[in-house]
Amino acid sequence: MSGKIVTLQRHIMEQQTLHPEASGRFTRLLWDLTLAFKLIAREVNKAGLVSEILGAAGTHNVSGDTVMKLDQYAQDRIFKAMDHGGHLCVMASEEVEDIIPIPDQFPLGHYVLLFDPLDGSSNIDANVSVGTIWSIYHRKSRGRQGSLEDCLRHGYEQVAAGYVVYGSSVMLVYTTGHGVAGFTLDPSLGEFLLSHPAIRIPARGKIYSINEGNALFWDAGTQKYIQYIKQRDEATNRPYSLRYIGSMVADVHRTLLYGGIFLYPADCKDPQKPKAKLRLTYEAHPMSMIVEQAGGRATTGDMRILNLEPKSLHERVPLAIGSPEDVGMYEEFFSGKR
Ligand code: AHM
Ligand code: MG
Repeated sequence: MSGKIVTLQRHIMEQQTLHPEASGRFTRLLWDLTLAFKLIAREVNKAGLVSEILGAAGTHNVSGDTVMKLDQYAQDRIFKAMDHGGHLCVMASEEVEDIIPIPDQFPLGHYVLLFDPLDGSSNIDANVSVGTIWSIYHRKSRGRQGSLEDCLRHGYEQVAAGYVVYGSSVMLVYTTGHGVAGFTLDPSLGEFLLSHPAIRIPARGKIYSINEGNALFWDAGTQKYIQYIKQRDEATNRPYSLRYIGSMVADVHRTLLYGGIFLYPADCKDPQKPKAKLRLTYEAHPMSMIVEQAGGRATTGDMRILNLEPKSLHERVPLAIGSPEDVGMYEEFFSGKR
């Protein structure tokens, strides 16, 4: 065996030294979050064994999706891990309509946590990978409790962002604005160990990832782009391969490691009212920070995702994310230049 073993805790502490003004609060916040992820990983792993956990809970979340029981478990775990540490002034989650205040009896902190507790959860019953996505901001408001203002932020204001993919192994990928690192959970140790230091996305890939069943409803630029890359890749003169899991975390994770592009464009059935699916605050912003930190790009087609400021918590946005050259080519088709 060679090389040193770096745990996530040690990595977080080393990252802290890159911020001379850091007080250690942010480090403790990330440790608390990590505990919630380990608990969620344990339950997701048992999903096939525990019949009460499988299946829909019979309610709908604010976006109208069916809420799975594990969604509720993940929501609860993250809330309970983060409500009392004194790090946060407010939270918001894809599963909850309004902002989530910190209970009165607990101290308040300077950070804001936004999260999607279990993305892609409609896949759980088929044992397909799911994930948790999170992002952290400094607070902005001045009152005692945090407010909506703290949660509706430009993506470039994120202090940190990350995701956990519960797949064939459990991986945590995060950034604090100094590159991207990936950790794999060693189940026997219960520790995330550094497995992917300094992740860089390839400049160009050979894979595209999109729900092609929606092709009829895409804008003309997206239709033309997908048609183009299915015929030939400019570099190899061969068509791109299609991979689509239907769990954004897993699809973007593969894109980060192998390169290529993941897209969820707007549904333009009614051209006056294009409808996007993915949420800006909980999904697009954190994934875009991570991919940009790894050298990639993320766009709506004509705007950088991280420059967008949501008007509401559950705002949805079209997304194309991945290798810089692939995203660049998509923008040319989207804008009608090609
Ligand atoms: P969710 O947050 O309700 O799970 O929905 C988001 C998921 C993404 O993970 C995935 O990229 C997308 O929905 C898949 O949508 P579709 O089934 O329309 O292809
Ligand atoms: Mg989601």
